[in-house]
Amino acid sequence: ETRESYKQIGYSGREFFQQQSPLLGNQFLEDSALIEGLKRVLPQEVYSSIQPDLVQFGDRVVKDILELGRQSENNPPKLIQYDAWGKRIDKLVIDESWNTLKDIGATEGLVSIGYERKYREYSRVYQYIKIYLFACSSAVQDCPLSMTDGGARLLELHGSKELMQTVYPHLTTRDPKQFWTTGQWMTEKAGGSDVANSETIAKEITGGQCQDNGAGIPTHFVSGYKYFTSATSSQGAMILARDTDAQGKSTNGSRGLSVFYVQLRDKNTGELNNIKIHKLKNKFGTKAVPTAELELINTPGIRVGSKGRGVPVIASILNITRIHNVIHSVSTMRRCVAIARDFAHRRRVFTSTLNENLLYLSTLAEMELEYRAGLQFLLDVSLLLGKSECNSTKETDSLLRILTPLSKLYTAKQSIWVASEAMECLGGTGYMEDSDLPRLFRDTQVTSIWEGTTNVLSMDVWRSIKSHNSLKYYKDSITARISASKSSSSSALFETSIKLINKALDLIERTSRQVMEEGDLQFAESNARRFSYLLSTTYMASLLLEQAIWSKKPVDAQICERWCFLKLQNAKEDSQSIAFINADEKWRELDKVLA
Ligand code: UCC
Ligand code: FAD
Repeated sequence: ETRESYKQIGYSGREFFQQQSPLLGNQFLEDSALIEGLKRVLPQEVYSSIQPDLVQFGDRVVKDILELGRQSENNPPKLIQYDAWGKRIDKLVIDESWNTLKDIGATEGLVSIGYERKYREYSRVYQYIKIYLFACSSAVQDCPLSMTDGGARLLELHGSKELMQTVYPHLTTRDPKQFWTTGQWMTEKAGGSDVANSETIAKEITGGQCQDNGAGIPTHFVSGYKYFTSATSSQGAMILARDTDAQGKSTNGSRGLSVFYVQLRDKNTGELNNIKIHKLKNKFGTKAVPTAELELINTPGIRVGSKGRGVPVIASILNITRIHNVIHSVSTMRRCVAIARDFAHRRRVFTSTLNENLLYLSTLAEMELEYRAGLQFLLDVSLLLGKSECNSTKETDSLLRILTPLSKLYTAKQSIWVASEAMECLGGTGYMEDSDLPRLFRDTQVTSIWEGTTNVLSMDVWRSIKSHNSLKYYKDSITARISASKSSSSSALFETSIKLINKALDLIERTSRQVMEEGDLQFAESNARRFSYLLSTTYMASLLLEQAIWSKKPVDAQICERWCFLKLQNAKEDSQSIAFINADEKWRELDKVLA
């Protein structure tokens, strides 16, 4: 009938234009920068051994895992606080897809690979690249997995023999029926960055008041209000609380805090162990992750690590979860670029498809550049973590100490920019919920807030320089890469990059001297963020240089040079690096390669 009426007015509905949607292929096989990067950092036998698993997983993350992730997003957690009879029950209703994603996390070894250590110091690279493939399809299931990874590391470093027997095996198993996740509860209303304000208290248990609750005999009753608790569906949590003596006295500040392991639910009834979930947070993103405000009321806990050493003990989680933050940020950049690049081949504007348009290609190339530099940072930090765990030296530990906050703070900001640009790359459709771009954007926006904000981490960089002399190792590693480039057969290709890296190193030297030798703390604080950006971009330049030396491909040398132009050319005390790139022929060729 409609057709008939169309005919009468001489119009055929069949001529409507249908835009092809962008498609995602195997997320490992399509990622040439990743494959090349892995080949550089891994011994050949390790790469060959893990490659088939990465190929199968790269396929899964755009099939069943992506579907499960979408289902979780569309069915966010709910909290039922009271039953029909007015009894407080605080029941979390979690979609089955979210639990299935957790099971997949176990069977795919997303935590266990790091602890089986089958590939020794290279195990972390393998584990983290699997999570990198998983992150953007998983409805941020990588959040509870990251805290579980951190929890396992904390137990390895500080856990009692008993906790190593009761809890650790659950965190590091591949058996989904045995697998537990753990949260990390630090933030209170009075302080997230500054945990010294924590009001949660811990009272020692005396005289056998408490039974073994599955993790061992509790040592303390913990009471307080935690303002942000992600992954409230987890089995356990590592909590910061203030020790009190029999008279209720405690030590102020962060030196009065200790870490306690808490089992959330009763092992027999499944009911919460003296915990009230007051509300689920109404969040901008990470919608599938149950993040709550909750209250502990004499909740049985077990102290982990020494009394009053809560911050350094829980830092062993932070230093893992911050790297997971890098994974999520880099994964977001890669996924956004993959979608935008595929779309470029399918969308016509004016006279050509977008992949033939120089301006579009240039936009895409700069996004790709951010991604590639971020990827190198991720590979480097993962490898260093593995080395530090398997064969700790002053050099690896100090370098890792400074690179962890640097890589977290910088890649978080990069990913927010890339996700925003990717939305624009898809035009109006990119702004639509079902294009996936808004979800990717929202989920990555939090990466610069949780696990330490950009400012707080910038101050942590100064802390690491002071406590670990980490700037020395930072500079040594960059100068080693510069030396290697000089003996490379294609050294001429790196001249401009090296000039710019050396200029940046000069500025880093002058800035640190003003702080460390002249004690200018005001200067340190007000410039902390700029200084951290400069340290990050300079380090990433040296990693791109290393990749280019290894690959011997002129295009990799150009990528490095373009990064240096963009990020280091204007390195001076009073401004951020805003470089104007002359879009000459060289860059145009590079645009095409990168896009
Ligand atoms: O946000 C959270 C979870 C989100 C969900 C999971 C996301 C997963 C990632 C993404 C995957 C999708 S959990 C909450 C996160 N909260 C934070 O990150 C807190 C941010 N604030 C800070 O980092 C502050 O700098 C504090 C809390 C560390 C400052 O504490 P203090 O006590 O005031 O600092 P001090 O006095 O400088 O440090 C106390 C001790 C020192 O050691 P000692 O006593 O031996 O001199 C420090 O060297 O702690 C040591 N320390 C560290 N050690 C401090 N930070 C570190 C560190 N990062 N590593 C090693
Ligand atoms: P504040 O510390 O009050 O910071 C406010 C502002 O002040 C920020 O811009 C900050 O950069 C700035 N600032 C603070 N200190 C300094 C300084 N010294 N110099 C310069 N600027 C400074 N926490 C948990 O413990 N467990 C969780 O599971 C958890 N999950 C979360 C999930 C989500 C989705 C979100 C958004 C947060 C979660 N958090 C969790 C809390 C998170 O870690 C904190 O929000 C974060 O650490 C910042 O703390 P705050 O909110 O108290 O902000």
